[in-house]
Amino acid sequence: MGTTKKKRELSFKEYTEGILCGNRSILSQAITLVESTLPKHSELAQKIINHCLPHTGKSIRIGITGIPGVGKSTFIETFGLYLTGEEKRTVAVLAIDPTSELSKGSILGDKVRMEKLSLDQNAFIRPSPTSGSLGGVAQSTRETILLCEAAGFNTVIVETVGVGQSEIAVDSMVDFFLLLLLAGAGDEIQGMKRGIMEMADTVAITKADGDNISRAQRARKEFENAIHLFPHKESGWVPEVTTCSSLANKGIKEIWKTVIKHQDLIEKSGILQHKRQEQTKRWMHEAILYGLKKSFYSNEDINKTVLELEKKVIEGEKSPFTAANELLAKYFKNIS
Ligand SMILES: Nc1nc2c(ncn2[C@@H]2O[C@H](COP(=O)(O)OP(=O)(O)OP(=O)(O)O)[C@@H](O)[C@H]2O)c(=O)[nH]1
Ligand SMILES: [Mg+2]
Repeated sequence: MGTTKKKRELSFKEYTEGILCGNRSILSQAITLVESTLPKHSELAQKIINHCLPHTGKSIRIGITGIPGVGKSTFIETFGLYLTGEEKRTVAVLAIDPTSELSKGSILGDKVRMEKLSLDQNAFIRPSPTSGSLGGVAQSTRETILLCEAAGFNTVIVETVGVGQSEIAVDSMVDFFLLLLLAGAGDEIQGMKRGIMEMADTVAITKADGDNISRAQRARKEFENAIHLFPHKESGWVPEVTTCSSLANKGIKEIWKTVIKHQDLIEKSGILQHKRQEQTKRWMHEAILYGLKKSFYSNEDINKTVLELEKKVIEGEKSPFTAANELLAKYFKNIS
């Protein structure tokens, strides 16, 4: 980072023109701006996004999740190459990985596994920002989706590790949610996955190749039975359960066909439009909460008092609610 030549700062016009004509280097720089925490950058980023807004919303947005090692990166490589190849689509791959500071950004950090896709002229791979809270990372990913759409990508894939809250964040920004599962993963994991399974529009059992084929097929039947017990989706869509192998390139095309079938259904019924409107509203409210939180915790005076009150709360001198109310009162007084 620090060793590379510092890039000249671009103007608003250079950014917007660059993005709208699909210049990837400028798109990359704009995303960096979106991810920046400097107020100067955020301000320019917002101006750029607003300018791009009329050119957004035309892609199919797909979320992909699954536990570490399930094969997300390998799947995206094969799926992405199929899309840019046979389907003649353009694909942007983004990631939400709020833990990346700890995991050293395993998610999409390993471009090795997407070696071919990362060289593909019709694909654009953007790793997750290397640090930040889920709220911050989710917000910048949403904005990045918009920029990629404005740059002409008609398929956006958002990847996340299925271990926490980030799947919910991804679900709130995509049209179609794909859950990757391993055959034979323990009950514990499956239990934990229940919430995620309810969000899934398709569940794919990965690595269905070699010795694993029959196990994968058995798992498919089990999940198929399980998924029918879940509440029905508003669209009437019944989640599909399938098997695939990214290494043997099996079941990949079928998953794309399912995505298209689902998109058709929700587009024609008006659900897609409604879903996106709801998502946009939610983004606004989340941005408000995020902004408030950031403002609160970056207030120096509050920070000092937080430490004092934390102690009192721990020692049982004050109830957590009283302490919280005192802090809020102080905060609102400070900013008024
Ligand atoms: N046999 C087989 N192995 C696969 C397949 N897809 C992925 N793998 C292997 O599974 C391992 C994990 O694959 P990744 O694609 O890195 O998994 P991931 O979900 O991205 O993992 P994280 O980034 O750590 O969350 C690698 O060794 C892959 O080669 C497949 O279709 N068949
Ligand atoms: Mg990976």
